[in-house]
Amino acid sequence: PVSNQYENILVDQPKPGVGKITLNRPRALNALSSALFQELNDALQKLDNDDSTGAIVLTGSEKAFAAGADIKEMKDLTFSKAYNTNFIASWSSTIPNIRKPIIAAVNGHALGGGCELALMTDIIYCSSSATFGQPEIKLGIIPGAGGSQRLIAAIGKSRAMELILTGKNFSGTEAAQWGVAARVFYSAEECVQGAVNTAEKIAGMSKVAMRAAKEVVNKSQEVGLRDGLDYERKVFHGLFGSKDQKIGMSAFAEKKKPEWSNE
Ligand code: CO8
Repeated sequence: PVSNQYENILVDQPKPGVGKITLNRPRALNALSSALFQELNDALQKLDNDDSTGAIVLTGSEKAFAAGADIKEMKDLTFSKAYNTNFIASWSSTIPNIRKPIIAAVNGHALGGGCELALMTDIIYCSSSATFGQPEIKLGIIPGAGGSQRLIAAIGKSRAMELILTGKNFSGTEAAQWGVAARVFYSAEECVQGAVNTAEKIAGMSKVAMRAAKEVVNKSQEVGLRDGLDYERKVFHGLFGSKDQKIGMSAFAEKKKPEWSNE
């Protein structure tokens, strides 16, 4: 397990196989600062490399998942500084390379970069009172970490265009209806618990099959259908070279619970 050595996040293991990261900057509603993102990316990479972790839950507080990038940190940023330092590129390049599933449990505000952070994860759970949105236009900017790309894939162009051009929020209930969130819960506590339970279930699968499943699903977001189907079939064929395919299918035939080798 990963130790808790951070100032802006908390890391714990609520159940065997489940790594949980809680964004913890309560005074700024978990606004995403450079320091917070460095810690988040470091913890994610450590959990990704930790053999005792099978899946990761990412959450915030009941009040805020994250109220966006830190506006006070960005206020005086200039174009040349943003361009020369490739501002936020390093924030958003780590998560897509994490190979273990990440489930976001979203309660409270998930605005701007907070909404984009949730969209970078693999599965979103939320409470009905969560507020999602891309309010950047109200600050004179636009979404900068996938809000104009990943949100379209989730809810379609017309709805996304309306949200991005007006900056209006959408609720957790709407997020579930529109397919942004996989499940909606009544309370924040149930939402986090639901995410932990799903992470525990995923952590009980073969890690080889789990990694392959995440990889092929994500490929579908990047390539056309024909290439995606070819890729899926190649990875599917490859799994017949794994020990866990033999273990899983023999266990089924013998009516036993599989004991995965993760090989
Ligand atoms: N940045 C910095 N501080 C913030 C932020 C933020 N995004 N959001 C809230 N805070 C601070 C407030 O300034 C306040 O601090 P203080 O007590 O020192 O005044 C404290 O948190 C509490 O906030 P409020 O008093 O405003 O709380 P309310 O409950 O009244 O309102 C809201 C909550 C509606 C969430 C409100 O705080 C708000 O509108 N926040 C800003 C939301 C926003 O515009 N977010 C988008 C930011 S731009 C962005 O994210 C660009 C994306 C870049 C990519 C990121 C990579 C993943």
